[in-house]
Amino acid sequence: MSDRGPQTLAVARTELDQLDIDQPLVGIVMGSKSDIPAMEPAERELSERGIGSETRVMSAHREPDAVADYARNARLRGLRVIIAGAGLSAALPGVVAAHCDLPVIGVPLTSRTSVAGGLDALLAIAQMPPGVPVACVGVDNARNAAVLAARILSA
Ligand code: RP5
Repeated sequence: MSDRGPQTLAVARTELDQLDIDQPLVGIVMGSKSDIPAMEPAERELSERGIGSETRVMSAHREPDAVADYARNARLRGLRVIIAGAGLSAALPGVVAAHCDLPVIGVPLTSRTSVAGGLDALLAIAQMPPGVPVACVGVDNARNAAVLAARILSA
């Protein structure tokens, strides 16, 4: 039995509710600043649905420690789904999935030196080893990643 009075509990509950107002539920990460235009539709779609998100640029190859830290802390920070976009040898979604147990939705992106119109990134994201799943939307289809994230959140 709690030794806190009803008023104290009510105040605590109100403070908690206020904390939750701006809490991002979806983390949107991408491997390069050059990915921002392709990933913007994800943030827009979530915003139109009233779902809070945060956006970060971090590369699995260029900043592996930052990616690992972000993924390891994601659940603790209140995130429920992570959308990860990357082009070329697109390791970012898989590395995020390796370091956390949240659902990860990968967005294969085209970039200046993509092979076969983004097939390189599509395969890198979809062909994850058993036990480390990454959901994969179509090439450059960040909006679908947001729609899927919304469905996961409401499941
Ligand atoms: C990937 O390499 C990024 O996700 C981007 O799609 C691609 C090219 O990156 P930049 O050379 O434009 O930084 O890591």
